[in-house]
Amino acid sequence: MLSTLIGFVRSFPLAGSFATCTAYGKAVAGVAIVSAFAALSACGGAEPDNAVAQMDGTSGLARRCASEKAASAVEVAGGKFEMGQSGVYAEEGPVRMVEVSPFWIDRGEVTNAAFATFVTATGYVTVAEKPVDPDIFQVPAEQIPPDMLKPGSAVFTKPSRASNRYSDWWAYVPGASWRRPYGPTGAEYRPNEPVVHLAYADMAAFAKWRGGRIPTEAEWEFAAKAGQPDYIAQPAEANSWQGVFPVANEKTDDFEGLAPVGCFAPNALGLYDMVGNAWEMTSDFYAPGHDPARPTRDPKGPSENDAYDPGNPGMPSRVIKGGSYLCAPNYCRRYRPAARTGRDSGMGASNVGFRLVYDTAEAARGA
Ligand SMILES: [Ca+2]
Ligand SMILES: [Ca+2]
Repeated sequence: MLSTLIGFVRSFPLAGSFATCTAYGKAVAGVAIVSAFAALSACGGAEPDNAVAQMDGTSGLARRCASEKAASAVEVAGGKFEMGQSGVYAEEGPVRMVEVSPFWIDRGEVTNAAFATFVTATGYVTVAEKPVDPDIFQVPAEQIPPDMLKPGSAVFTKPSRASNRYSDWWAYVPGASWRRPYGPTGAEYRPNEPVVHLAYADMAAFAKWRGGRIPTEAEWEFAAKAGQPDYIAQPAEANSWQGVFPVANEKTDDFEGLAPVGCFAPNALGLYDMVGNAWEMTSDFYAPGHDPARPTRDPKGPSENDAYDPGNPGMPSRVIKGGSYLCAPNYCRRYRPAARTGRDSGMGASNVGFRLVYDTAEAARGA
């Protein structure tokens, strides 16, 4: 959580060429804390428009959602594929031939209902539900805005005017967590939507309890591509953002924010929402680009020491995949299987979820 919270406290730079769907700007030392806090205060606790876009799954929606089917897992035969994509964003290249071993993968993103079952069974408390250690800010205590020490998470709120500043649409919202995705005054979680606001440790704890694991980037991308050719255009069968981000969401895909899992056509392997809806966490550490010198059989990305994220310097980010409901053509064309970006794994956000992979059929069935 360290670098992300520092980023929130210290303010955010202009997006510039760092086009991304992620929550976080670069942490810039020396920017007055008070100005950033003023920006956060203006947004804190507000329920965004997207909180009222979906009420309870399929009711009132033009789409029929296969949320129950999305709760199962499918076997993925291993094989070789071209990992990465050329001609879009540099961090997706160079394209290289990679081979992955067989595995099983969830058809859908992990839902709030599934995570609630885990919490009920174990009493687990997520990172976003715990107070923040003031030592991580590395500044005198009096310079830390009190709200930044409260339990909370990063929430997207659509700004009222066009802006290039992350701080105009992302805020650290005390009280936001998987239980209250929009903050304490917002709606409660909806069972069939992807669980969000989880740190990597929270996801790993769920995976251990469930008998699965977080996929590697190669496994995730192999399953997402499903043998189909690469594309660049914004897909119709994915929950992304139609219109001009961040101010005009035309929601021609029926959803302004998160959708219940399984509302869009599955890919060739029967997997839902690999692209769009929530970004999905992988176990790989992030570097901007694929290293052609690394092993190509079941690759696992760089070591923690070799991880480097220009958007989160000084801290090891993990790779997240597939884009989210915030990906728009004018801002972030990451609604593709090869799309990737780095994410501070110490803190969640309202657009990042995950799904599990399994090494045996028994584990995949939940046996
Ligand atoms: Ca949408
Ligand atoms: Ca997704």
